Amino acid sequence: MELERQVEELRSLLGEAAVLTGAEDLSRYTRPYRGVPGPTPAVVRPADVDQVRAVVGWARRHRVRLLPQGANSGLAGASTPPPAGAHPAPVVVSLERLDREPMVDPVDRTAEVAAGTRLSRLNTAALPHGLVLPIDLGADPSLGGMVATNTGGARMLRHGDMRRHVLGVRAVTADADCTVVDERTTLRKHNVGPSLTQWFIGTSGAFGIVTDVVVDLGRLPAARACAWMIPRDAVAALETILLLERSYGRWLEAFEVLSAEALEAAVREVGDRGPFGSRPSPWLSALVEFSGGEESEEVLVGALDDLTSRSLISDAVVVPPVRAWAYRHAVTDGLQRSGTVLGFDVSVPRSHLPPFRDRVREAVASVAPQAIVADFGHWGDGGIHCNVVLPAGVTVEAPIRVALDEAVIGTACAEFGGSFSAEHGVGPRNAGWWTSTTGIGTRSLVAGLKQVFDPLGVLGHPGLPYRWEPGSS
Ligand code: LAC
Ligand code: ZN
Repeated sequence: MELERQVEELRSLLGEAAVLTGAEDLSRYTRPYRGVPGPTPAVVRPADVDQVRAVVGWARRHRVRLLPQGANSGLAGASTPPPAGAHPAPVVVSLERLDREPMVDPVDRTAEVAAGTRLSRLNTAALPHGLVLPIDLGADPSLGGMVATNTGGARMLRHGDMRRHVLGVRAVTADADCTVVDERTTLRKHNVGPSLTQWFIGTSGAFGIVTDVVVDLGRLPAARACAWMIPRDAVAALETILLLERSYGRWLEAFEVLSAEALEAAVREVGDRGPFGSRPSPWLSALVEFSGGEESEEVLVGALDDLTSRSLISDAVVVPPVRAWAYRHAVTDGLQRSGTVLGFDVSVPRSHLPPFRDRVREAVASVAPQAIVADFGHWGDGGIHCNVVLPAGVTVEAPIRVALDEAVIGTACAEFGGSFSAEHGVGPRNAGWWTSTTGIGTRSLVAGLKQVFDPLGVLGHPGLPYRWEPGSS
């Protein structure tokens, strides 16, 4: 009854159309990419910054937790409600109506974008100016989600992550005034002390709800050229990156490595014979992209000859960029269709990738001998998705799940100086690793800041780790 009255109040604040309660199908707001949907009493869809503020004020009055959500394409689990019973069900705040034509400034090479606007819409608006936000991934996320997760993607080697591109955001915090922090700027030189914008990047909405973002755009290259190649072994794959950086650095745009298991799943998903045609799937393959002037392909072919003559690769095939990337971007969906997948997003210093890969395979085999490690990822920057695939329909019991997390994330962090989250951000999926790998002093300062931005604890997924819980140490 109480809840019904509260939802009515939301409706009167925002209008009927802004509040969905389940007479409609809410699954697109509650279903994570992997796992089961969690319950929500309502999905609220504010249409501007004042409405976001009104929602935050409402949540404070009623002590209701808000779960900000962009395009719901994240993989750390922070944008969908937790399973029933784990926590009180949060209200989903979908930012999808904060969507308008991006304001592209071709002279400043920037764009101001609403949080709910998709990356594809931004890039369509930037295209006529020869500009692009060069963060490339299989999904089509919203800009607010990209800020909240600090998206990395497959071109990070060259262009950096979202943090590198954000010039400033506007965000609503949950302090007593529901402050609108407005740091939108197109300035690149803006060295004026503390930047609150940084508190909203990669923090999954726990410190505020991002409503707008100004990004630095990159210039679209005149041409791109891609090749799939077969490195002699994992060490040769690493040496290939070094040679390409040393001798072809200004051309190198991306370098991705796939295990046979990952490539096979991608090829099945695309539905053709794959980049290497009828030849058997190599146990390790790499996708390289060069970009720059019209001569990109010629330079790439020269680089492939160079790599072949040094015996770093045993085969290479130049593939048109759209087709070349289609395989790479199909890996996650392809694996998802091939069994029960536990996804991982870890990184290690790239120098450690070859032994790390071997160690993970050993460690996973000792926990679940029937599991396949289908690793793939961004070797140029040390990011690797060591996804574990079990037969379809298998239920992974909690202790096995913990042991597999230990086998992949624990190995990355404890043995190889790596990270529990490379580019997908922090969510309930990996929050415990934040706590166990972050020093108590830092955690205490973060908890203090959480108290400043959100003293009542109404913002963000309840599984996020930033609040100081009684008894934590
Ligand atoms: C990728 C996503 C899973 O690299 O980050 O395909
Ligand atoms: Zn990735």
